[in-house]
Amino acid sequence: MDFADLTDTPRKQGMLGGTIFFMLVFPIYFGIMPTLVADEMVESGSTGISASWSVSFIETDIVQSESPTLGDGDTYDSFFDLMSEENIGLVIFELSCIDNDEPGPGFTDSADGQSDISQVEGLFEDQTNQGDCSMGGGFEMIWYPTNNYTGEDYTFDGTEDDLRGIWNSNGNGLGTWAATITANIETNPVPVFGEVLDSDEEYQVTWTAITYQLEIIPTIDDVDT
Ligand SMILES: [Ca+2]
Ligand SMILES: [Ca+2]
Repeated sequence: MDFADLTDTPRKQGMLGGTIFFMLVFPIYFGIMPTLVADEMVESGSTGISASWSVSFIETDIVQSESPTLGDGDTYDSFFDLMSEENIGLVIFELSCIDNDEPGPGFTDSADGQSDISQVEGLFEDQTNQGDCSMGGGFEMIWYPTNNYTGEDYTFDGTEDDLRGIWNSNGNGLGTWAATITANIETNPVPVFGEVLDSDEEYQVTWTAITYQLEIIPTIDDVDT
């Protein structure tokens, strides 16, 4: 096949012209594209380009508190309806109490806690915990709708898609969180002056959801010069 065979009809001439056109244009196209994309990334934050990013979190807390007073063996069910447009970093159940009904040490009240995550979106495990009502007592139960969330600023190297994939709770944690506490009241079995000194305790129950918006800024200080 010589050149004449390739060009002996208008159709073949057209095909050859198209082939030559792409042979010329593609190297130019791919030669220019990286430059165009790099410019666009700096201007608008493109999604597929690997870069270095300054990552921070703008947090908003959603808090619910209750203060039930319970006698020995009483239980209290607490419900926390969590709805948010934001990503959810953490959900914390905290119980605190300070038993000062008897003078001096001993006979300190306490509480047991048991969660119920059956009405929450996502794969979470129920937890139990317990704590006494001494100074600094009480207990917490913590869940992570966003894996490993701490809220700490850091620097990320990679694509924006990867970065946004890491910091996304994907609807996990929405729904109704629930926990039941059971009061354990301790007091001196020998009445003092005919009185039982302690028959109940006021428990402080607090739910906190830490929600966040991701704030990312491309940094260009490592661009080759
Ligand atoms: Ca007590
Ligand atoms: Ca008490």
